[in-house]
Amino acid sequence: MNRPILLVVTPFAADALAPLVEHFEVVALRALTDAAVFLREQGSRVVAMITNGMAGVPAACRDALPNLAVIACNGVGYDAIDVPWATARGIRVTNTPDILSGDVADLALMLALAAFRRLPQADRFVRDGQWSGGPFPLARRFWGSRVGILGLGRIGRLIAQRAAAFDTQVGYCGRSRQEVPHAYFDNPLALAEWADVLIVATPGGQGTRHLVGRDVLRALGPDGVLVNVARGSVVDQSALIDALSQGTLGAAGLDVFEDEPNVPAALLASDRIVLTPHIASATVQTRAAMAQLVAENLLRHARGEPLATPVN
Ligand code: 8YV
Repeated sequence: MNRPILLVVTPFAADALAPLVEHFEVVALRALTDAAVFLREQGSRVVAMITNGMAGVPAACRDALPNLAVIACNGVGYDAIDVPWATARGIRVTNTPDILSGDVADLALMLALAAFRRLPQADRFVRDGQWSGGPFPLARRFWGSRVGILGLGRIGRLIAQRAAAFDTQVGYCGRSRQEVPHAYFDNPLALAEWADVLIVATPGGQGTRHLVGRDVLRALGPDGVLVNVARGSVVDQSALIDALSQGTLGAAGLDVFEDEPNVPAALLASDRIVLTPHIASATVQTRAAMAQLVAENLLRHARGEPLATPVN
């Protein structure tokens, strides 16, 4: 008898798929020569899907997989997955919380430090042979600064720990006050008015879309720094471009963008930004742990066991 199909939508570690082969026939959506034909002819055999928080369930798949029962998101953020839609159809959704938080927090601090101390610019200065013409211009001090964390969830709390170790003052804004020794602000504008650097660590999706807009960027001020390791959608990217080009915001460190992998020319051209290509969780160890957790959830589902990290 044909095994049910596990449809793999986004790139996924082949070795983590090995234990799943006993239960599923694995089909990579990107490897299909004609996805429409596959969905028409084999769609009813698809019971499981691996995707991520940006790709979600591709539009062509939404009504083509009547027996889809589980969606395993290879990431903590699942903003592109329509969870109410899935729940209404009895489709379980899982994600990969916690195991990536340390890496994301590391990158947040790295971007903040790099933006304050102008690390990429200093690196280019040496490489381009400019040092012989005089010293690199002075940068701004990170330690002693006020670090505002937008979203004090699992990742935000680790960012707070790391920031405190750099002798900074930590403040945060979230849905509610928490039992933590940091200053609480009940809205992003108040946090930005207080902070020297605002680190965005909220979930993505409609609920946080453009939470960081013109007013928040203006409040950070000409020496202020914005760091985003969450989702590009949380920051109004055009407002950010304007703020950087007009000098009303000092600098930015960005790992995420509104339309990845497209980064607007105005951001590429700016000398005030440190850019990384959505790599916050991209270490060998963390990506292996994420892939294993995705596989574990799917195995548990196949065996009728409780899911390890359910979303719904
Ligand atoms: C990954 C992420 O880049 O966890 C998330 O929400 O955005 C990142 O860890 C992504 O999920 C890769 O699949």
